[in-house]
Amino acid sequence: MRAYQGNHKRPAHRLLIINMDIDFRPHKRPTQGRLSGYDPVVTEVHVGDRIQFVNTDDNQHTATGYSFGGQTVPENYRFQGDPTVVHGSMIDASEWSTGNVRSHGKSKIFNTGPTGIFYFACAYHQGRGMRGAIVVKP
Ligand SMILES: [Cu+2]
Repeated sequence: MRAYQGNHKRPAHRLLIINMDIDFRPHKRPTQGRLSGYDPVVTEVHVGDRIQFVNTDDNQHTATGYSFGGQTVPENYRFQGDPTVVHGSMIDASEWSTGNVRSHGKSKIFNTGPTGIFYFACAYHQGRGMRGAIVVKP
């Protein structure tokens, strides 16, 4: 950890990795709902940080944003577009998606902009609880 020197300078924007694996255990997140299948399952970032998903599993997965702005993960969300196709480049309250990320593959790199809690899920396994959150702070 770099110590602040009192000049209010932030460390440079970071690239954060979120691993994908259906076997990652559910985490207790009483304020956000039941989330699992990603590690970290809740990722806190600052505006301008970037995010990449890495599939450490033997199965194909996606991370696809929910078009949703609430505080707790919605149950029974239905994707409006095709989550298996890569689209979007910003983590926000829209249906950005990694598209299919093959076993041991990596997604494109996403940017963060608006602050808030942004939920996402796997196109194939959201019914099994494969859902996560990205919390973007100023
Ligand atoms: Cu999956």
